[in-house]
Amino acid sequence: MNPSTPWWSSSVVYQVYPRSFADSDGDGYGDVRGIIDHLDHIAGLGVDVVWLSPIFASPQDDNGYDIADYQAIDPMFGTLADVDELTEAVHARGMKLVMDLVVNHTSDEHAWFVESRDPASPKRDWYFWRPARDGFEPGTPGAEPTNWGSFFGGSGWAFDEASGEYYLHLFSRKQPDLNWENPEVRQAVYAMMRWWVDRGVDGFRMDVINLISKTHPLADGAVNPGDPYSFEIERVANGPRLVEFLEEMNREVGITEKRLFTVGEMVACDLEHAREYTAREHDRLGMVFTFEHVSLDHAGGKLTPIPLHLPDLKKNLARWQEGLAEDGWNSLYFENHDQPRSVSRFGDDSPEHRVASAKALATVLHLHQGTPYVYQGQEIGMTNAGFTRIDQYRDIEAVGLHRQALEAGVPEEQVLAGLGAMGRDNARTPMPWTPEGGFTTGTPWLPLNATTASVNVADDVADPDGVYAHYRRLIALRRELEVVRMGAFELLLPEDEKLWVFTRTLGDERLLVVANMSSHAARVPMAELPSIEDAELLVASVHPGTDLQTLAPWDARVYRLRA
Ligand code: TEU
Repeated sequence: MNPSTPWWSSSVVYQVYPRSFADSDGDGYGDVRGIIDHLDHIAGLGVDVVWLSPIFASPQDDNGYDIADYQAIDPMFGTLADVDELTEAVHARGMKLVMDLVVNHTSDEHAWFVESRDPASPKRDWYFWRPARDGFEPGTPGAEPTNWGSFFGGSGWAFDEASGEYYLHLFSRKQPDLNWENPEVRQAVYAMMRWWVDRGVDGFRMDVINLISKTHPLADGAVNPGDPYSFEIERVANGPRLVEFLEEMNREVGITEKRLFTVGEMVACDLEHAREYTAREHDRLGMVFTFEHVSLDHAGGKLTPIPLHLPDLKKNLARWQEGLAEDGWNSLYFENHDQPRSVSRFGDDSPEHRVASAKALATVLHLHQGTPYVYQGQEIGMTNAGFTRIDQYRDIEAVGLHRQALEAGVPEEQVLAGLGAMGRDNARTPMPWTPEGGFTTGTPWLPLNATTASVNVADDVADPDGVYAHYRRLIALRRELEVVRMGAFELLLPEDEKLWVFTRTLGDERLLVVANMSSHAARVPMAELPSIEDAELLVASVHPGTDLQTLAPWDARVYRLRA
């Protein structure tokens, strides 16, 4: 493993959620042709890596994160030829293409699982099949092999009448977990990955990859008061063979040797784990997605949001900055297809402050050290969907958690408020290309955001002071200035509840970032900041700016300090 900084340390990634990006054939679902038709929108931002959420053959139980054939494209998205054309078009624009690798589980319609349903099949051990709990009649309540819950609500085990046994599914019952203890499973996955690399793919975003090594034997876990099931994550995450599997995958697929881009999505991944998995002396992963910073505003689950305390967020990111400064590498994200829109969550999505808060959030995130991720729609400051009824939701997690909460006696009003703030469908409303919509000529699978007339690509991109232009500026700055890519990070005023202030230093190059992360003017304690005398103002989210003593709402600035 070469200790030098990896190529992606200067990269910016754009995530496409194909289902909601652009529909080229009027069926109401986005598709690969739609992505090809809008690649210049992505390239225009200055990003150099495009990550595609799954487009593979799938019954779409979890919007494609339930894959029935890893080497076939779901007809709703297009064909393999379309993907080859997309790959070429991405490379022709100097960008790289990263696919979503979903191998903790497959679809229950995948041939592997269909075969494994037969107890005599050599593929039985490709999944976790277990008999009913001792002393229980198979298929009866409580007979599940362990008391584990599914992330989507309900038990993590499904009873199979035909074989009289249960199979494990940490997500939906149509997403059975693969048994990575079986070397045949691992080799089949590596062969599939090599197949995509040979087709020109430049890397993988790995779905819940730290769940592939479970702690054996599979046994009951602790149950939190009020919870119907155990969610003792240590029993399924960061297991004893994870490092071995990551190194074997790296070797077998040639990830380091071919300089492939890799980021592992990891629930229950703390700084120590991240160091272990991304240390450059080892050939494991390039980066991880942690959930720590996106879990600070909800206690005990998504449906119970609590107000974000800005110092918590600032200090969490600062700890990861310092923690991975010497080794490993940070991923930087506020949004993806599982998180609500950051403007509504961490900013202010009112018409008065939406644009400035979107730009302020982008400024503070992109000036941290690490690889930033831009999720489709974030570059124009899209807001939450504003759904108020359960029938508006399409997400299996929303529907599952809603059912489980009502069964537990939680008032529906509270559940809907929680989903309204934290539900995943907030991130999945179709891209509003024009004030009229422009996503499809048909009926969109999910309604476009009610704000489309005022929040859309055409209007924002045309605005030199819009959110898109601001992202272009930040991404260009990362290209231009090594201090943005590699400068040491130092958080200032950590306890300030309105201001987010930090410096980046590389040699005698020093940047100061000062941002008012509130909808009210904020006084800046100048005496506690490095002097900005003769400093050069590189970026500002509010124009014209006031003097720095008092920052306007959501005014975020980057100064290059005089050496
Ligand atoms: O997400 C993993 C995951 O933990 C989230 O789904 C989680 O439940 C929560 O929504 C995040 O706060 C990955 C994919 O990103 C997600 O879309 C899939 O549903 C899931 O795995 C199963 O493949």
